[in-house]
Amino acid sequence: MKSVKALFAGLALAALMLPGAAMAADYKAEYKLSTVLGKPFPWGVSGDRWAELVKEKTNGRINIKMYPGTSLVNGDQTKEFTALRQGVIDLAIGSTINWSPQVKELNLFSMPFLMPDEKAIDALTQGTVGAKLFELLATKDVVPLAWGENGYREISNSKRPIRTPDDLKGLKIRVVGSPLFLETYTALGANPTQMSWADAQPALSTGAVDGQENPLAIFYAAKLPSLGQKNLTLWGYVADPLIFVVNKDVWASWSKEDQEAVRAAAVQAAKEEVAIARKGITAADDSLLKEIQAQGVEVVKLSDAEKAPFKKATQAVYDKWAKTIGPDLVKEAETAIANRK
Ligand code: X2X
Repeated sequence: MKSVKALFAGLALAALMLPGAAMAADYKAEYKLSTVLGKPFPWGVSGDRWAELVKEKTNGRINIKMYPGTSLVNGDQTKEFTALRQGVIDLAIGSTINWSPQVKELNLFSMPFLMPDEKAIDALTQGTVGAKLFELLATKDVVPLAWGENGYREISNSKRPIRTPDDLKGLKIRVVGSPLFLETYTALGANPTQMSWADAQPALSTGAVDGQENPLAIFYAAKLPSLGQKNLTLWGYVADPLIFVVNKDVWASWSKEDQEAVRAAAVQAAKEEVAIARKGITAADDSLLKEIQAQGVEVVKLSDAEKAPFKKATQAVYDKWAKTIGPDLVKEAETAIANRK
């Protein structure tokens, strides 16, 4: 009996001395993942998926819990990046828009009419521009792992169909993020007001604001037509990628093997997320658009010729922000888009 006890004690001691086991002892019981949206939004689906894949790939050593509604920063999504740097948040899947107040280069994706189609988004995120932005983020206390996508931000409002910049005149439009959005909408003659997503929904339902811009998956899942948003214009002016990141100290606390597991899980979850975010809004598959129309929404799709006056009206904002973001980076992005396959 005594010898069996001694044997177990010896085994326990040996286990403690294994490098993997010693590290696991430092792991937190729960890692906090921040997102703006939970399920059923593609964004939230990908958060759960990342957590699930990490659990699987690390044999349960890393346990991630998603906190949607940017609840770790009381819903103030433009503070998410700062909280991530400070370690209040361990991991995040964040929109470039929400982090652009702290990382000015991320405003690149919010430059009006820079990315004409999904291939243009891919040319940036999957090319040298994306790699440079990841290098930059890596200098800001986070480890960037993968690019996901929120999507093209189409404009809706409760007042009238938008076909020309004139139709935007005087409309109160909710925006989020950096001053770039305020300047874009001001240039278009609208009356932009900045607020979080949490505040946007009551503001839309009471009519405190007339309109908003968001990807169709959000427009649909957040039931914006039931909040009076019956006019929707597909103008493809801006699309925001999502970035999967881990706080750098948290990352450093994990074994090499677990770091690679978290990275592989992020890459896979992000890839699946982009596919979900792009579903149902193309010519080949317009099922989501059909469902939106079935809710009594009048959908206007602008041709390239119809987009031209919007582009012209916002050109000065584009040029000004190119300087702020960095002329070289913007040039590189424009070239990558011109050469997209
Ligand atoms: O607040 C928004 O509009 C949203 C949900 O799309 C972002 O977080 C950028």
